[in-house]
Amino acid sequence: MLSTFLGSRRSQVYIDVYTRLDPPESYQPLVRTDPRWQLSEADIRGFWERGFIGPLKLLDANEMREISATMWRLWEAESRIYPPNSYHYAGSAATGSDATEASNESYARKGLNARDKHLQNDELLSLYAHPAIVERMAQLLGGDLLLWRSQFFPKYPGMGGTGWHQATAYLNETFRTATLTPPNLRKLFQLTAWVAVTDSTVKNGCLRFIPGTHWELLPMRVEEYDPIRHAGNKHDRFGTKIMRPALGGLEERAVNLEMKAGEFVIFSERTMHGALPNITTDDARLGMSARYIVPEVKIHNPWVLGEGGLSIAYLQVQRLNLDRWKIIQLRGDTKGPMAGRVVPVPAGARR
Ligand SMILES: O=C(O)CCC(=O)C(=O)O
Repeated sequence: MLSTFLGSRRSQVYIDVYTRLDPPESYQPLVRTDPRWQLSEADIRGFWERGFIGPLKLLDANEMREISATMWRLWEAESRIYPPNSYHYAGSAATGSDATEASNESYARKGLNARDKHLQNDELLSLYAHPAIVERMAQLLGGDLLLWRSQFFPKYPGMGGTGWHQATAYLNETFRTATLTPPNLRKLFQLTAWVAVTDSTVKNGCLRFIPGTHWELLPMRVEEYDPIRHAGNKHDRFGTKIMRPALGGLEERAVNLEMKAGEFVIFSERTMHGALPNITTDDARLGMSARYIVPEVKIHNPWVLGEGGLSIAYLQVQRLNLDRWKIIQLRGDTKGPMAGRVVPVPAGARR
């Protein structure tokens, strides 16, 4: 049962299910594939040592630049999967000095708007379903693969960084029960691909990783976000919370991962990761993530998928209706607990 957490050490808490990761039985790729996408044993060993692999190439920079305007528009467009009438915002309405773009309400609206747009746009889905990503994922996770979530991560000039964090089963989403229930938490069951729509640099907010931190989850210091007290801290905010992991000296090992438009990185969300602030005045960065999973994982529970809807604690969102949410079958077999929600990649989204 994954419903207990916040095993506290004074002010430090686990914001996700505490677990350690077992090393793999071998560093051989789990499937053989087209030579264009084939990883070597050394690549796979490197992934397991660091917790990420990349940058790898998805598209030529010019090809990505041609579709980047579509991606920016898609991020800004209202979600057809989670429109405003599909949930209840449970925070207080933003007023006075809080009635800004930084308000919790606007944060919640943008958070939902960033999610799962691959279910309303085939061009976006075709990037996530591209063999350059899927065939690499299959060698690390196995031949049967599902896509269950995606998210846009824009960083406009002047925006703060993304604070250091780790995840396993997304317990922090509801703060009650984990979103993901794998048969064995100690085995790798999910990976993320983060795709650079624009170049991402140390100036405009590239991703950062602390290599080798994927083996164990660290506790975090958690405080309620206060627009006055935390005005100077644009880094560590996750919705209504300010969260900082207990890093000790680990930050010294951090690496900045610059990427060209069209490149991507595959990483385990268990790896401590975040992003630098955008300190430019005119260079907006856009990244987008997709979460790939093995079909044995249960996602949500029947109450959440039915009348209960999804409550997202850190966004103060309640009863988000998931009727339009689908899981995309990218590779292999659909067998597994979520088979009823799984749909194939539509013809228009195949490359
Ligand atoms: O792009 C970012 O700023 C953060 C991305 C991230 O945390 C993720 O994809 O899990």
